[in-house]
Amino acid sequence: MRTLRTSITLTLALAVAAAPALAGNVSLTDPKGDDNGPGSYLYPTDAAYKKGSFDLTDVEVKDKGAELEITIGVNASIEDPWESAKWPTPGNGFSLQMFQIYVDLDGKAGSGEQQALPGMNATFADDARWEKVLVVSPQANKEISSRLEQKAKGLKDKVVLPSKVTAKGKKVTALVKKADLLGATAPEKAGWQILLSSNEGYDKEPNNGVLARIVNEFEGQHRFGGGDDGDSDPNFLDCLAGKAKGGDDEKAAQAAMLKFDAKAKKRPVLSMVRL
Ligand SMILES: [Ca+2]
Ligand SMILES: [Ca+2]
Ligand SMILES: [Ca+2]
Repeated sequence: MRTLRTSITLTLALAVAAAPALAGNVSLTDPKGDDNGPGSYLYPTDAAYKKGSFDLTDVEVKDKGAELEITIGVNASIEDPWESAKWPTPGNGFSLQMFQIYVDLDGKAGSGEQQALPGMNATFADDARWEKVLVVSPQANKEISSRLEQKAKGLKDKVVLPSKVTAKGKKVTALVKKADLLGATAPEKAGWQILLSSNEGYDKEPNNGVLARIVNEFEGQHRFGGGDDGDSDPNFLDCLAGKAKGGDDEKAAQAAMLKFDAKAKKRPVLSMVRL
């Protein structure tokens, strides 16, 4: 009897170990404490920018058939400090963060867009060029579309907007049509990169691209510091690096990847995470 039970237990254990990740689902993890871009970035001084708010922790992509449910985690509870009668947010339940999720669908060297969206100040490596980007923002899709029209007209058909965005606890969840973002590519076959920046609705700011706050040399009430006042420093605080397993080595990998050279006007070169 004991032998039989051991054998059953062993068989079950092997079956669990051998079970592949659920087809169509993608799970990515990012280490905590690397919400400093290339290692030097500082949060704005206003109390609204709560510690951990720009620290990416994980991304879960769930295949729901015609739709994808993409859940992004940060290391602070999501808040809506700027919701007001004067500047009402569209009810997404957050106002600080802004996420751009880039996918490489063909994995072919030199194929796809090399530059990230305007305002991000980042390029993609030759073997990581992107075909589509999903923008998850507290701004209404109408606002984002109008900004794209002004700043990134040539990229408009490559930018995908979610059908629904919600915030709960430390997570923001976006629903998007699978075919719009991935075409016929399965989620686990795509390359993934996510840039976490800060939502900036002020339209008089010329360098904020598609509604993302910029990083300066010195931090201020609503400006990140530790970067440069030119257009070589990446305007996001956190991203995926290495294999996106969340190990401490990925902090160093991110710092190396996001290095910029303001004098030589050299922007960082990003990689994609492949499963
Ligand atoms: Ca992080
Ligand atoms: Ca590509
Ligand atoms: Ca990171």
